[in-house]
Amino acid sequence: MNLPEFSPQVRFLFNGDADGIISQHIAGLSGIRPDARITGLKREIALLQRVSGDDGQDLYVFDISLDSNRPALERLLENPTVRIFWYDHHEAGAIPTRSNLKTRIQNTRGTCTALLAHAAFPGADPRWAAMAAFGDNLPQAAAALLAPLGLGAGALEILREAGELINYNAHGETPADVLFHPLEVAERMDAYRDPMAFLDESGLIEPLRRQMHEDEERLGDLRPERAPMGKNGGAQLFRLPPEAWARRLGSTFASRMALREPDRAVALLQTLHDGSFQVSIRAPRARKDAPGASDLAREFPTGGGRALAAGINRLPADQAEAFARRFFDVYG
Ligand SMILES: [Mn+2]
Repeated sequence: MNLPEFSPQVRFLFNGDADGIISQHIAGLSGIRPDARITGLKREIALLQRVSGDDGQDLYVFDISLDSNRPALERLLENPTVRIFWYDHHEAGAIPTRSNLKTRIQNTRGTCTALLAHAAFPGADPRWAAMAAFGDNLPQAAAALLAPLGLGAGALEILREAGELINYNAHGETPADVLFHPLEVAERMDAYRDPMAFLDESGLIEPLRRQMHEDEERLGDLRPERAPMGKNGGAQLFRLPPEAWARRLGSTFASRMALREPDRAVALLQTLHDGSFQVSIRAPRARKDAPGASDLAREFPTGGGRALAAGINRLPADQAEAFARRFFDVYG
């Protein structure tokens, strides 16, 4: 019997932050065209469960944790006509060995998914991946990638700000919190090979800059709720009010604090609508022997991430104290 020949349906699945969006864009620039894109806000990472098990699909997955998608992944891999290509830098756990799964997963400290994509899909302007690295709070990686271009400080700052803004745009509890749905950001980016033309013409940057500035004014000079001196002086814990501006800005604030005080760990708790907490964790970057942020996050259900930056998506209110104690034990 001859099976009909058909070309596979191509789907891009990716995190809604700058790293995820730009990674799939880099793949697109290499000539792979998606029939559909599946993404969401920063913490919406269970994306594989949104894919049917239909025959003849190529799934390209960027910047979401394999571990957080394991049951859906195993279901999809049962179908040999579904091929899955996975690019990521989050802690993955055991990677299934199946002939229809190809992975490029590397969770070393200084890398991000767009850098892996840039190496795997040649032809993209390196300023794309640099923007993503800035968004993931990896300025050294971005600078290293850009060094051969000999860009001035002004051009670097444009890319840094854009990465931070696109990353910031992904943060909220619901789409009502954010200015642009990440899918819309990806779709607007699709037309551009030149990152500078995208920044000038997409209509995304100026509104995001204005909104972030307003959010920063509301944040003011946020002081830590707990920042012990002495024995536990290596860590500080912040809490933000349950408001949309705080849900947008919290992660960016934690990342900036981690760069500003590289010897101290940061934890930031935000109250969600159901009373539980969303937690952002940043490891002390200058303390190379400090445990990874994802190791601490993974002690709690719904926790995960990478060595420098991790989070707990839903920490029950009655576990907040237990978390704080572990946080200061590990990093204080
Ligand atoms: Mn990333």
